[in-house]
Amino acid sequence: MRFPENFLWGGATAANQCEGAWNEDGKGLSTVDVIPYGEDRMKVNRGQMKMLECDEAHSYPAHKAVDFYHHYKEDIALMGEMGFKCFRLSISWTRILPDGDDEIPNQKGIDFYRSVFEECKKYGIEPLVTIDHFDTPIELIKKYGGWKDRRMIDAFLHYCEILFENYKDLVRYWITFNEINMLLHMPFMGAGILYEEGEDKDQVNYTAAHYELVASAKAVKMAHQMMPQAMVGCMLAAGQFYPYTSNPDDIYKGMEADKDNYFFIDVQARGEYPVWAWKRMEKAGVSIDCTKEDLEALKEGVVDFVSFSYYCSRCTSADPEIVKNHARGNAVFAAVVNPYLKASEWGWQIDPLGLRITMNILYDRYRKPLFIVENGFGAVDTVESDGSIHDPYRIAYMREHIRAMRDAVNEDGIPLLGYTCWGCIDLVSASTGEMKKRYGQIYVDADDEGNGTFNRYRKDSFYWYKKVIESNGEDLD
Ligand code: BGP
Repeated sequence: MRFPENFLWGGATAANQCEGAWNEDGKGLSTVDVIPYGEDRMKVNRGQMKMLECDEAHSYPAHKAVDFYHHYKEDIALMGEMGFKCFRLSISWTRILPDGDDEIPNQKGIDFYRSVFEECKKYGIEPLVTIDHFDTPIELIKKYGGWKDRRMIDAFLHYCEILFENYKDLVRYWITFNEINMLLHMPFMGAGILYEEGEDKDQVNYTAAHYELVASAKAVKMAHQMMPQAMVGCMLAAGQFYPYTSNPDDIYKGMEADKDNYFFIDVQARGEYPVWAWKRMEKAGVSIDCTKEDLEALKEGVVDFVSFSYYCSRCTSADPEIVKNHARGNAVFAAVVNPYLKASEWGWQIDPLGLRITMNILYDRYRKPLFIVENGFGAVDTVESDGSIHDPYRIAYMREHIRAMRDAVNEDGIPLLGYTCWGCIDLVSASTGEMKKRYGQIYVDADDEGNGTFNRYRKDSFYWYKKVIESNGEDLD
């Protein structure tokens, strides 16, 4: 009951949720820098409230985050101590290109990530780099309206070329877009989309999705040309939709809800739109700007692996009464509460077997190696007077999920490249902007208002996860 010898155990972060230093060393402004903390956050995330700069009335958690920018050596040393084989992080587009499409990159940004990757190598940690993790440059929104515009493809490829050129000797594993299906749920955070008065949302969303898919495919091809060893993946916010009952109407509803998400990965992993996708667009009265060259590009840019985040399964019903009375789920994915499952304080339902189910479905669907690049438990932690942090709830969550993934590997024969738990170091929550929703094995002393010493502490889960990695997943006690 072990994992393959070269299994990539580790943890995951995103630039905007951990780096801070939002305007230091030449960094430009990005979507995530202007998404505020508090009740307006979701309105901005969803593209319903326009915010293209910061104002006095709001606070912005990403500005300081957990200050990884100035602590990365200490943080990577702690990851090394846990025995990490892999560290997933994202590059901030505007740290490299402050306006998103500058001809010459910002040298300080280039140097920063080089130093981060070199630090990883010291501990034998393989970096896994997300090129775009909820991170559209504000200047490109002002210029093009974000991913609504085809010119974003070239801007993205220019950015990719700079990354590949500068880091090809240090980075082998890449992901093009984080949770690409998030575009439908949080369009501003996912793709820099703001809806204009009277604009058809479906038209905008599918158009932006198409441009991202073409950009992703072209980046995969470029990566393979520039770095023959490279492995490039797509990334899905996963979690199967269960039907609320065995009523075929519920089953059908669940299947359709899943398609919203598979829409993207079907293209990235198979190289073409499924027939139902064209029908869907037609039904929605949408016509996308898709050229013959785009279709070629999609074919030539099929990913090497399918990565995904998994926090919970989802549940849905065709009965409007059920939906009305039981809708809750997490803030991002509206879902019906599954009566068989418990939930975290944030309403994310805990379902380890759902991970095994999701892995089976994804592997059957794509026949590509999988990579679990996010999974974890957001909770409030308490620091004891001696500095210790007891987080048995997080250990229990991880233990059960790792067990389920071990079963999927050993009993179902699913090829899995690795597991990077989300927020191995505490960081700012993407959906709520809170610090108190913590995922880490490493605690950071910072609160929701950005106050604190920013000192790092080891939680109980730190020692537990270290043992798991040491035993290559055998010892989960
Ligand atoms: C995913 C994102 C991450 C991360 C995680 C946890 O959707 O890729 O950026 O934040 O979810 O979500 P949250 O931070 O909202 O708890």
